[in-house]
Amino acid sequence: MKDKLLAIKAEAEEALRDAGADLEALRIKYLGKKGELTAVLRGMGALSADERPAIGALANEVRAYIEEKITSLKAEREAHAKEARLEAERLDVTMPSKLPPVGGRHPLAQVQRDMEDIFLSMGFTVVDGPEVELDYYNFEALNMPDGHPARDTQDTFYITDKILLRSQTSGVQIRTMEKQKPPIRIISPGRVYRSDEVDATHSPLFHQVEGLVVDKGITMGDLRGTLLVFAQGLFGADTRIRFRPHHFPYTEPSAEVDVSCFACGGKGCRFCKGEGWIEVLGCGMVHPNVLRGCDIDPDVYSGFAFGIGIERVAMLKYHIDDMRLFYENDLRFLSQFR
Ligand code: 2NL
Repeated sequence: MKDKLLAIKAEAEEALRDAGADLEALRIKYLGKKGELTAVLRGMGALSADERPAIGALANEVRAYIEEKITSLKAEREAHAKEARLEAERLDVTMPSKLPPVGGRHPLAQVQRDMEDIFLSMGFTVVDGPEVELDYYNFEALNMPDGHPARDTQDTFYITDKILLRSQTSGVQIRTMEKQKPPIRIISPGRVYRSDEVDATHSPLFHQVEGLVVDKGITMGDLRGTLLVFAQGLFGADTRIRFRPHHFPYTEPSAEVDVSCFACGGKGCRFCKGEGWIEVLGCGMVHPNVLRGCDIDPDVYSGFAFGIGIERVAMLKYHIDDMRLFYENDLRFLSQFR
């Protein structure tokens, strides 16, 4: 009987060495109610009293041995399976994420925003108006009656004799003066049109920000101070400005404004062509005829106005030498401004 038990133990050991063994089937085979070991134990009654304890002990030992072996193999297999599962589900949280493609603001929109922010900080309101405009608001109300020579320098696209694409955003400001009495403090950014051939510095469609202030006692000192704050906000705190006499039909006196070169600080360099100054905008005191046309008494009120091209500032700021780049929607260009 002892030999039988040792044979069962050896056979079980052999069977359990097989990595693919069905552990539950083996448990039933050896330890189950109808198992081989149980059969041996049942036969114990045939043994003599002095044989029984030793065989009983051996039977229990074999049983415990097989039981322990199966339990530990089961645990080992479960641990393996869990490890494999974890390995398969491994997540590297240090991997860079896949970013969805995100757009950015167009450089012209960016510069327009920068300008708006500066004027908003000085208490200006941003106003909008039609791009398809009446001749009256684009020219006549601005002291440029039919046949005025300045109309030629702002040649635009006509829809009819009296309807055109605006050549400046001044019409928005005329409309504001008609509706709203002083104090007025507004800027009007937007698209404007000129009948120009396309080249590196001209486009039939471009963008402008115009500004207008009307109140009692507004002087050229207010104009200068406002534009200085604007120029310093846009080009840096060290920026200086200078006025050169000029002529616009809608302002008197009129001036062109230069900013000290932001590349060399005014010493003169390749950027400012040795000048130390860079022209950026036009301005002046609102012509009395313009105020009168809006039913604002020029003997009581005065005002200043200015106009600045967005393309020109963006080209200076980002060192862009060809205006056409703004309109071609080439991502190799645009993605540099994200
Ligand atoms: C430029 C600069 C300018 C104005 C625009 C303006 C608007 C009203 C009344 C008077 Cl409602 N003036 N705008 C003034 C001066 C310059 O633009 O270089 N224009 C051709």
